Amino acid sequence: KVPWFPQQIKDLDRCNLLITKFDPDMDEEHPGYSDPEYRKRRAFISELAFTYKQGDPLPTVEYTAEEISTWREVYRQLRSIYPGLACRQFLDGLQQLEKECGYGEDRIPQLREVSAFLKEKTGFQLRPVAGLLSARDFLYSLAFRVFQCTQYIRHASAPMHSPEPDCCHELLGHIPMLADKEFAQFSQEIGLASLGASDEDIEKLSTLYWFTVEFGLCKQNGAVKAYGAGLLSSYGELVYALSNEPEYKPFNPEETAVQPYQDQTYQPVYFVSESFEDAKAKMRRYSATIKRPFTVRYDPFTCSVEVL
Ligand code: H2B
Ligand code: FE
Repeated sequence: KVPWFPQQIKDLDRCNLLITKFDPDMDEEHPGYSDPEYRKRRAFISELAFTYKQGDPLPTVEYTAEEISTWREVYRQLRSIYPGLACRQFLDGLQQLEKECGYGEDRIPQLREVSAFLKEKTGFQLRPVAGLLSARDFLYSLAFRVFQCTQYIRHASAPMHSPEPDCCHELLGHIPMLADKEFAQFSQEIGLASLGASDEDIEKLSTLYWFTVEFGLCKQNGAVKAYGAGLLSSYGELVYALSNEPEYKPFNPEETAVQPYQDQTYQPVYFVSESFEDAKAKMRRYSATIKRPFTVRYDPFTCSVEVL
């Protein structure tokens, strides 16, 4: 039996299954676990995402001075090391965001302005989400060029690390890459491959997503650079990934899809692509091997999926 999947963009209102293992109400290790103020703030921001319906204007959050100061610290540290370590597409995207979208260390960009920016660059749009989403629902959204985006920020006591995605991870790690046409298409294709896929195939696609979109490296002008958002939003892991400590393997979907990974600390192994073109071509070949009793085609005019 084929699992349910969205066929129209408004069906994404049903793609909202949260994984609570890292959230500050559930995880005793979370730096905000014993901070009632932080948890209250999180509950308030979560509510904005819970009540959001596709097509609503994106909610605005008035960030506090403490939140902005956390952002500033993260931004400053990461910004200083990007030029030598991030891939060209990321640096281009970030520069445009700084010029056209108010990115900088003094304020946390609003989802509404970032979504409008992306829509013009690659057709991607944002939707607010209250935390870590199930892999299936997260990947389903990508099929429609919708990126589910958290709006809260990590706890002030741990600016350099967050166990769960937060706005630093999304706005600094993911958004600059999603402003690149080639990368946007790569992301949507993973999403389209996930529609109606079996649990085993979702697990594989999610592992592929992990080692590319989150922790991917690629070659550029003979050097290895980072394009994964998990790296580009973590000072420590970005430096580590591009040192000579971790193991590198060439990106190869069949092998990458079954590589065990862990979400507690740095990755022991990273996969290196020759280029985005190459990663996309390989990914496409891999997706064609996923067995589904139908094919899907995205219609950009109606933002819907045709099932053939
Ligand atoms: N949820 C949210 N909110 N942000 C992510 O970056 C994310 C997610 N990544 N759920 C997904 C899971 C990814 O790790 C893969 C698809 O499992
Ligand atoms: Fe992410």
